[in-house]
Amino acid sequence: MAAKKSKAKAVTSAQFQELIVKHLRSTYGTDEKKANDQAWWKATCSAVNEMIFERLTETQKSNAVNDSRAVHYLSLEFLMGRLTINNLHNVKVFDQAREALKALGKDINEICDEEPDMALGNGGLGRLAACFIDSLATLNYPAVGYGIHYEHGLFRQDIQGGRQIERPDSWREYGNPWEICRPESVQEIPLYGYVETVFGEDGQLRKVWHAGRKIKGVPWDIPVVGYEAQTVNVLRLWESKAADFFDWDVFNAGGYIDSQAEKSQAEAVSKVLYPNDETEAGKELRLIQQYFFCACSLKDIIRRYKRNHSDFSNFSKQAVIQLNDTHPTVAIPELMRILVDEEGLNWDDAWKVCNESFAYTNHTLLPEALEKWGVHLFEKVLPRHIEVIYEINRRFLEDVVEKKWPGNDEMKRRLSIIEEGESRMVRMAYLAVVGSFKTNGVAAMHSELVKEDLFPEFYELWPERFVNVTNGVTPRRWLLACNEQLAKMYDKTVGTDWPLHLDQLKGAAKLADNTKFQKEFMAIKREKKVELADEIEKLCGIKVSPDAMFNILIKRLHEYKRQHLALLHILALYRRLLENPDYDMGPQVFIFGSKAAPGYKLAKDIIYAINKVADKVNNDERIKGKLKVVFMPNYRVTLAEKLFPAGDVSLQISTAGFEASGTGNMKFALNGALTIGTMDGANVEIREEVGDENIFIFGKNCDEVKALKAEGYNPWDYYYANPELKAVLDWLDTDFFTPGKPGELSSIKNSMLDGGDPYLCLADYESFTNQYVNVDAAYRDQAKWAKMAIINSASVGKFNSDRSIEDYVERIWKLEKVLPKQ
Ligand code: HBZ
Repeated sequence: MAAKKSKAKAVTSAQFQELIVKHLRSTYGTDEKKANDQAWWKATCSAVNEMIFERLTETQKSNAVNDSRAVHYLSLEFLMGRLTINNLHNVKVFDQAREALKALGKDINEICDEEPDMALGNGGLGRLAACFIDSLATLNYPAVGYGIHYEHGLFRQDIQGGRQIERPDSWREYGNPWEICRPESVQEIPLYGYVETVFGEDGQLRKVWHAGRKIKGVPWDIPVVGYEAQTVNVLRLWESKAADFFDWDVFNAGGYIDSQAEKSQAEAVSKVLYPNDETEAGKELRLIQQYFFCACSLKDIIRRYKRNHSDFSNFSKQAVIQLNDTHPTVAIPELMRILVDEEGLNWDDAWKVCNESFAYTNHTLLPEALEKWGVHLFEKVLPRHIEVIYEINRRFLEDVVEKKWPGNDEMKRRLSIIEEGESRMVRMAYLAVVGSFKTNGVAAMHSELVKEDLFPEFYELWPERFVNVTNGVTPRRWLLACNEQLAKMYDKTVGTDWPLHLDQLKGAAKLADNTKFQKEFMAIKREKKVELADEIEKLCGIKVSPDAMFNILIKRLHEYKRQHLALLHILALYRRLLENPDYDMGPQVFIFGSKAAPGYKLAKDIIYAINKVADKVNNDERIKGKLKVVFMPNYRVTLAEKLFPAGDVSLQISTAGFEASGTGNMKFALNGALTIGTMDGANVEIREEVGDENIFIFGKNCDEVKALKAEGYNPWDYYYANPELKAVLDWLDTDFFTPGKPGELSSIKNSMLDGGDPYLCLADYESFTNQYVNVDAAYRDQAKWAKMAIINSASVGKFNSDRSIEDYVERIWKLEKVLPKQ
């Protein structure tokens, strides 16, 4: 099947070999004898780029000729990971490349290991953006991803003495073969300064923003290769630079130092990705990052629109702009400013254009994650935008809220985009809802909570604006590329079209009872576990048996995700084994991978606790290796690609009502892991797909969580009611895990007792640990387990990001497919 369907020119492995050698010599100035692995990797990329760039040009030509409507996906984060293997698969030359390299005496995996991760995101939100642009290209939809070309992506995590240490990530240090600089599309972005009111030529009052500073936005394009390479779209990332004129004036006046300071300030804007997920720091630089990339992207969109249009009456027919969370919401007042101040539209016409162009995706219900910016900060950095926001708010309160709830000042206070108080704040989520024609949540349950709990009054005003689009993941990266063995087995079982039609895996569910199929399926799982066990030994020096049950919890560290609940369960198992060496349980390994936001003290303490518990458990001969605990450092996309295929049990244990969707849950199920999870986010829909008998649900559901909180939750009740729970919590106060240093793990216990246990770990503990007994029993019946694992893998076709994109197209974007010329 390999090269047959690709729309890139089919090549043989001999031809691919020639291309690699050509690029080694003429692009990288070396040869087969001298080249190091870096050069081999880059030459391989350049070889496949010959095919990719041709398709990129064809795609752009077709879109220009057709003047196609396109989606513009604005996201502060794109967590791309590595691109080489994925691109080789999508162009359908992976096998040729492997053979070519082999013939040249090189191993493709070793060569591709040279590629640094493009870690321009924190977690789920950024990875979702990466899956979505993959699906958009695969489905031949005109789309551009817009983001920031960070010099440093998410920090590298080292573990020293059990603690997280952050180190800078320098993904471009030695150049990046995928990106193309486009100096012809540089933009200039104003900041700071003041607003002047002047009379225009027509006698009308006009606003003029006199910027205090200007910076330059330099676009870097990364090709986004659709599966089978028909369409190659672009991810356009903006790098900040000092605007040229500034430097030279100061420089010529002898101000070399000043000009250098100016330069570093400008370059600081795209220097580093903020490492916080789910909390907002409210920092000036962060607001500037948001404005910088929105302003560059809008200028780019408008420039392209103006090639074929002389006024803005068709703008919203041509362009839809998706806001990935509230981070790009400043694009709304920016477009208003451009239309009113620069293009001379009246407010009502401009507002119509805006309102019909923007749509907003919400990813969180956590109050601390809802962005608010101080009015003072806005006044300083974006003085014209705060005026525009006031005007949007005034009209919204007077025309919409007053009409619906006449004379109700309390309602106006509640819905105002400006939060009154000691320091006045701009509520970005309200601005996003008011300025968009659709607002969506990311899983069925989350979208209900968005309507009921987050924006109930807005939902009353505009029920038709609220929709759901359940998340999905790309099966190309998360099955085809990361689990070649399982992919090949599915090729044999259901045919080779499943990467485009993941529902077709359903055909394999029929074989879930077939012993031969079960054996083959479990043999692949074991192979992936052996590979992971090797990696664990290499990275952590811990030996784990591939015959043990692999329980994996990988995601950002947050109290609501409850890594510490898993830790309580591990402590309980350890204690049971110590009390009774014959305690009936199969061998188990608990594997964690997680980064904590650098300023999130308790999250870092939890990482430390996992490592300290691991030290003790892994070296305690009394428990005879029945329990192992592993914390894998520097969790990132590339490590995830090794972890998802090797999981037996996927832990999705957030407090119900807090995880908007989750996407790791989908990747695990697709690769044949069984979920132990709460009724939260997309777990609810995964359960619907795989059936209640093939998933392990525990804990309080969302309504029960709310009820318990409402009646006054007291974690101490659970502490005193369950002796095992009390014992493991008290254990954390001793120096058992931190010899000579009692109290080092106490913050975790305190958070769950004195701290009020905001995420109900203690309330869910018993249900969790009891359900785990069932998981263990099920695993020990390997035939039963194999059947359940197969059903999981074969039943999650829904959670394919192609389906998510088709939902966005149908419910929000209304795009047409454009097939570029062959
Ligand atoms: O978005 C996640 C949700 O927690 C998860 O449930 C969902 O599946 C996923 C995709 O929809 N949210 C994030 O990953 N959020 C962030 O990474 C984030 C980053 C910067 C912020 C706030 C949140 O300032």
